[in-house]
Amino acid sequence: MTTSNADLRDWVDAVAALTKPARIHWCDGSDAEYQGLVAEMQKSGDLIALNQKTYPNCYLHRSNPSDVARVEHLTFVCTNDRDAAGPNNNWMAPTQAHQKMDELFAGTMQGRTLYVIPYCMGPIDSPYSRCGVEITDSAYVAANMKLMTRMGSAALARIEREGKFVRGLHSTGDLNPDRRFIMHFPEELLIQSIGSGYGGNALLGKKCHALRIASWQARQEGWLAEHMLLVEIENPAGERFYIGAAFPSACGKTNLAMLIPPESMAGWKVRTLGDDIAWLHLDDEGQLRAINPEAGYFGVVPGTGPATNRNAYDMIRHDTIFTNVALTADGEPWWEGKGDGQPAIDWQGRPHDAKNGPAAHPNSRFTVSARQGSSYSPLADDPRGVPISAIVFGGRRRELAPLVYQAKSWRHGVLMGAGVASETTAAATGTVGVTRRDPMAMKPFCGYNFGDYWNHWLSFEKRAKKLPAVFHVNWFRQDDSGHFLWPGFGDNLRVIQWITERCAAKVGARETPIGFLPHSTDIDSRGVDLKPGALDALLKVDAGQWRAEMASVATYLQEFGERLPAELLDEHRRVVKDLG
Ligand code: OXD
Ligand code: MN
Repeated sequence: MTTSNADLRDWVDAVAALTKPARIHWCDGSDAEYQGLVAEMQKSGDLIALNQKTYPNCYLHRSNPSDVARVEHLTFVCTNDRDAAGPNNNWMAPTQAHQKMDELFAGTMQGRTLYVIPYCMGPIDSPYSRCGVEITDSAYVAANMKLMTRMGSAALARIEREGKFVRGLHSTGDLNPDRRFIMHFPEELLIQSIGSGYGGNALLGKKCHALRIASWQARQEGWLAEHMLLVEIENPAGERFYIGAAFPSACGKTNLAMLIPPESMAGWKVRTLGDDIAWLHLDDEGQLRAINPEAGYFGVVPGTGPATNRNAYDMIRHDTIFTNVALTADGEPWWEGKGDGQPAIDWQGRPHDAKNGPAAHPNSRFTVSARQGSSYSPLADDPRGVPISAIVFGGRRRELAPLVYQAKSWRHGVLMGAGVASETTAAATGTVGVTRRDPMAMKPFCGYNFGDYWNHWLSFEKRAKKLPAVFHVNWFRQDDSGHFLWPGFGDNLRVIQWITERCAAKVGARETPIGFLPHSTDIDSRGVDLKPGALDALLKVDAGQWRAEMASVATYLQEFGERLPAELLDEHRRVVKDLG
């Protein structure tokens, strides 16, 4: 196979000349091709077949123990002007980065297969979708891209029609962290990644394309590429709401996207459109519409159990690639929070010994086609996307942030998003549990200066006819003895219910300096196991703590200097003044 697109042909030739693969394989995206990749990886030991009776077509991949998460300190945005990347990114001059990467890529595919993977982020026939081509020497990446994106012949046909595509070059290299780099050249619509086989660093359609490069493209073209789940909520009256929610990595986006209503909320329905990324465009009527550019999930496995996320638990019973989970004695995958079975072999292939830490890596993952989920919404394939009613920000905050509050305006919502902070998790290399600012949950993913990004968000106020209401939630608030105040999971629908009622102007609210909060009687907590006074504690706004928070937000925003939009500062001043 080859292509009529000369740019693509020339690029593949140039990469092959540099990296010297033994053979080239153009992916067509067929099921037969996927089975071939799986068979090849079983032979090479890159995949281990799991118990095929209880987990049909499921496989385990063990990554190198030094290569288990995104590496933010090795991720760069290489723009000609350093300020374009901003203090929120690591920057390297494009000429220097190209030189470094050319040296690293030289001869790196010797003896290996070079896979050419054409893919489309979003429904093939949507005007909101964008295409890319990933070149990789990893069969694991090719198989994962088949599950995660619309990959193969149909994507190539669109590329041949349109001409434009994002180029992504990846090689696992020698997996030495000293020779590991994830480089983005937004001005060239180019990604280069070497030295890691881990999903977020290697499946270039996901974080690298659909967030870092797409956010840059989106600013130029007038749309938004966001780290958001996308979910449809239907109330008992049959009214439907579409919500985009941005939470930092491993804060429960997959769980919320696949939520199962509690028994006491008969008639409510939740359908999943996406669990990680949303692209938001204004349509001809000035309404914000969203698509999920992905077609599969790369979800965190630990904690996925029948009580926490039954949908995901059932979804990953077949046709799933597991990465870095443990094994039971009879070859089933095992992870902390699974709820049954016992680990025999840990994620590194050693006999399990609790002294070595968790049996499954805390950032172990499942890769699965989204269509396999029982809550899958067919609207995920609708080229028009869905009209967004609400945008929800959230973070993992032990204290301070109430269970839910609503921004007073779009501008206030942008400030709310800019101030998102969360305790770090295992999704990225580094210390876990430290609170850091993660604006719009995009700190690791915005491909340009946050100052310009907030300006771009603010610009929607003038361009849109009707903007979604903006909210902030915090499922993770704790009491003084460190116990979670809110049960979370399915019960989060009670908070979502309030959000939908606010969107439909059906319920009032308590106005505070930080936004509108529910009266505690407006959250339906019948049948919820809450300690006495918990709801009041969850909805408390402590003015002293908030004054300190706003001071810390100001210090953070000042890092962006002249690029910080004046409207954001004005809004900040307003909140501070109201706090007294
Ligand atoms: C992810 C992440 O893998 O955000 O989705 O780290
Ligand atoms: Mn994510």
